[in-house]
Amino acid sequence: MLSEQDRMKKIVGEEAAAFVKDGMKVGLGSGSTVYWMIRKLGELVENGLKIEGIPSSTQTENWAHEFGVPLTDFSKVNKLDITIDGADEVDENLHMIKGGGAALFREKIIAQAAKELIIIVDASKMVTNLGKYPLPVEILPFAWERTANEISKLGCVPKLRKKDAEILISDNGNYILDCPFNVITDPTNLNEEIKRIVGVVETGLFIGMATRIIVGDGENINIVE
Ligand code: ABF
Repeated sequence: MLSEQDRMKKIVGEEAAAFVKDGMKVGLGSGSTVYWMIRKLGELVENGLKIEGIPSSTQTENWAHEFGVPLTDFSKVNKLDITIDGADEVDENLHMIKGGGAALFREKIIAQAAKELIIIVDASKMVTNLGKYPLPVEILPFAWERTANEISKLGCVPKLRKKDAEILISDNGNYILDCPFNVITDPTNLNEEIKRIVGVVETGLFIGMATRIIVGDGENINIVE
């Protein structure tokens, strides 16, 4: 039995799969909403849909194998037709915080490579201002304490992400800092300031990248463009 939130994730995930057409190269995001989208794509592939995906995490790669979604990589493909991914927060300008699942770096690559970026969320992720969700920032392990200290000067106390009491290592061999800014009034500027710090690999701020948000809200699905 799915919780109400999981039911919404399933509905928007499956809805997004309908945007994937024959012959498309598809960026496959990460997270529990994307799980439902990949499952649905697996069904469509079984019924004859011809696509190839590029996964944004090892978890997603495993799901693609499990559900029979063919994969490719950037040695064979330069541009993606569509990327479908989740998010942690989406504001009214469609700027986003992503990276709760630690896959933000590869997610940003497949987002930038795509002609269209569809984001699938339940209504609880839609916000007026970004920042309540601590901003994930991927950083190099070398000198991570210094990098964290530099980020703290921008107005937060970064926390090194751990998993089972061990430092979490991203798919790229890096660390993740969770940065609670509380309210981010100028996400574009904050993104630039964080990226200027040597040691930062990528931020979880996705500015002006989303083209369409599919929002599950109770019985309704809203599409924000
Ligand atoms: C990814 O999945 C992330 O960038 C984000 O952290 C997360 C959203 O997760 P979920 O769909 O599980 O709520 O796309």
